[in-house]
Amino acid sequence: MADRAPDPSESICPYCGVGCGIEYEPDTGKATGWKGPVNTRGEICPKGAAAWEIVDHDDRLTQPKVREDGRLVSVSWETAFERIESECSRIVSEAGPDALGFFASSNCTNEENYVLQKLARAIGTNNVDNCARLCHSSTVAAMGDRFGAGAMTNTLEDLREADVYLVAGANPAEQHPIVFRSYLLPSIREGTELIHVDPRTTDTTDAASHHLAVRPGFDIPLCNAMAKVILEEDLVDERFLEARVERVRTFREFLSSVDIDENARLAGIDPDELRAAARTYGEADRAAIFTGMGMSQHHCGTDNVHALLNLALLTGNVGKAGTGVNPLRGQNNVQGAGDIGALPDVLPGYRPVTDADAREAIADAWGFEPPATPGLTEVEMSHEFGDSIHGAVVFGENPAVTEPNANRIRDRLGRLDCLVVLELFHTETAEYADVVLPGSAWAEKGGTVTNTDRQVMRMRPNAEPPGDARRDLSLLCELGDRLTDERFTYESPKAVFDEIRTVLPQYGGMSYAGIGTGSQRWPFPEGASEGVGVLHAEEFANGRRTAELRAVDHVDPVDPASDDELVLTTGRVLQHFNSGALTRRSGTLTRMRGENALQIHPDDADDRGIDDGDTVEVTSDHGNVSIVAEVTPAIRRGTVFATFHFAEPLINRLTGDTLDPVAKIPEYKHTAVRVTVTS
Ligand SMILES: Nc1nc2c(c(=O)[nH]1)N[C@H]1C(S)=C(S)[C@@H](COP(=O)(O)OP(=O)(O)OC[C@H]3O[C@@H](n4cnc5c(=O)[nH]c(N)nc54)[C@H](O)[C@@H]3O)O[C@H]1N2
Ligand SMILES: Nc1nc2c(c(=O)[nH]1)N[C@H]1C(S)=C(S)[C@@H](COP(=O)(O)OP(=O)(O)OC[C@H]3O[C@@H](n4cnc5c(=O)[nH]c(N)nc54)[C@H](O)[C@@H]3O)O[C@H]1N2
Ligand code: SF4
Ligand SMILES: [Mo]
Repeated sequence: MADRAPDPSESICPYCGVGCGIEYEPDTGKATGWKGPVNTRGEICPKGAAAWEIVDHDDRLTQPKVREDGRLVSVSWETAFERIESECSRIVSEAGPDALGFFASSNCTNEENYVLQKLARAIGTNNVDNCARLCHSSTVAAMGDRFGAGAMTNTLEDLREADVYLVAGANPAEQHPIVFRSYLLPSIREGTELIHVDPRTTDTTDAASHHLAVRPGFDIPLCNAMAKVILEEDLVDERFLEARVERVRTFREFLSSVDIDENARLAGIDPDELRAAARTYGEADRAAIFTGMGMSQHHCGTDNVHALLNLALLTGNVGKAGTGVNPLRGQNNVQGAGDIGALPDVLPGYRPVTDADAREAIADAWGFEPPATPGLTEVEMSHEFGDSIHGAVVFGENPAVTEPNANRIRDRLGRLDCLVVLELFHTETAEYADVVLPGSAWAEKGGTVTNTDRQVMRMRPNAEPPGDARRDLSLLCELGDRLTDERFTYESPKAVFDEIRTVLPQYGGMSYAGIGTGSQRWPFPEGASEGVGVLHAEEFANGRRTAELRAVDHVDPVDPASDDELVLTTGRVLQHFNSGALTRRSGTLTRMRGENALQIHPDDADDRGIDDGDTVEVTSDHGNVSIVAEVTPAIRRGTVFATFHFAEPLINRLTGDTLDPVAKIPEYKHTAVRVTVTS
């Protein structure tokens, strides 16, 4: 892209972590793709092509609102800010700064999130998190622990070189469409084999040569059995083990107790199919793992990823092109929201808040020291609403739809003394707000976002926010100025980025000019000429030459299904995005069959007298919903699937409170339910 003249309207898609270049054309009101660093031919998916609709939508919030006598009424900015100031200062003086909680936004820029986490810490709390907690916190925990960095080990570009893709618990054909179509599929057409581990047959499975339709929650026995096949059939990379891996003997001992047939049975897979897939992965010269929510969103999410990491280490598939372990990140800036420190336990650059040197270093830049006690994670904060947390600021998230056990979450949202919501639309969460601040959509803001393969790219405004709505960054800076003793007077997003560079060593060598209409990839320390593509090549990101193999035991689901119950797992479809706040309002995204239905296997449907199109009642220990049944062999027997994109039926009324003990990620992928026909 270096030879292109910078064009001020080039921005980045507001949806997924692929980070395609799109631009808004005010004259026509449409959005088109430009030749971005990822979508190098300007190609975009249906959501990107429909992203213009949210910019000039009739439902956009155009005025600040505050709650008076139970109703939200439009007010001036001054009145809205005064309400926030008086409520927050009352809460802090009565109950201390930890009585406030801040939800950052992985749909928003690095600069905006940086300001939000800094203002929380200036008030004196580390209660700040973003919804990376709900996607890949378990992956980040496992990979951070073993490899020293939680991000994609490789780049989309070099992953074209793989001979085998092992895609576990992800559906890139629908969730990362341009990665799938422009990177994976062309390689697959040229002979790269795809192993797909997913209880459902999806568009991704259509390109696979092996499909392991695992029982939800049983990926650990599957991975352990694959590891055993690799060992038994001499497919381990002895030279790599010798040079780069520790605890090899202990791991071999652990595998000696693994029974391949027994594990395959537990995972619900034919042992021969499992063996064949393990061979394909193990024999490849270069094999790359992609992982997603099917692995990460479990009570054992961190262990699931540990079990995957073992496969990569055993076969020497780390530190070179076309290999590695690659978590496909969620929103357009979920990677960056973590990098810049919108997390309760770490400061910008993943330095622990408990590390006195890290606090001191950042105090030099900030002029104040952040608190030393880790804050609460997102769901932990929600569970404290009305108890230890009295006030919350929710920036660009819709937890009333997306957090698990929605009945409990909604009850908790209602118990806050003061809920401030920064939004584009009047969402289900805004229903509970005491103050609603109208912010800016993607085409109305400047700043940077960091995509799934660590590329930092620039967004540029090409429209003004509607009515009295304001740019998110200016809004957050004013909040900082009003709620703290610090100064949040930044002239522009660039001024914030220049500060980020000084406190975040991974971004130290970057600049707005250097990024231009291309990208810069972290790690890019100050003084370097460019960022690093393939991580862990000579040493791991933690500076160590070696990583360890780790024995991982299967743990049964916390909520096992009894004989008359089924296991509900949840996820996504191509045309909708997360809580649906944006995509449900689209007039151009075509409705898909099954987008708002319960997938159920024909045999399970038969047992219950359910026909395709019937309305069924789904009940868990936490709640119940009515939903239309889609009878299909695309889902394995004993399992049902629904998306969580709709407020009606609200699928998260069914999911429960269990969190992974390490990463605190919710169990979204395994809930025991009863399904009965109602019509
Ligand atoms: N179209 C679209 N794209 C999106 C999003 C969206 O909402 N819509 N959201 C973005 C975000 S925030 C994220 S985090 C990513 C998520 O992207 P993905 O990780 O692809 O998302 P999911 O559909 O939640 O889950 C992936 C697959 O896991 C499978 N699965 C369920 N349970 C299990 C299990 O126990 N084991 C295994 N191995 N697989 C299982 C499901 O059947 C599903 O096909 O997508 C991003 N991109
Ligand atoms: N059952 C089940 N539940 C799940 C999951 C699952 O797989 N199954 N997945 C989980 C995952 S991985 C995730 S990431 C979460 C997602 O959960 P959320 O982040 O709550 O979902 P979104 O719909 O992305 O919410 C983004 C909100 O920000 C607003 N917004 C968008 N852009 C901007 C902007 O530029 N400025 C401002 N001010 N606001 C903006 C939108 O209007 C929208 O309301 O859902 C989680 N919930
Ligand atoms: S693949 Fe993702 S980033 Fe690209 S256009 Fe589609 S939703 Fe946007
Ligand atoms: Mo996500």
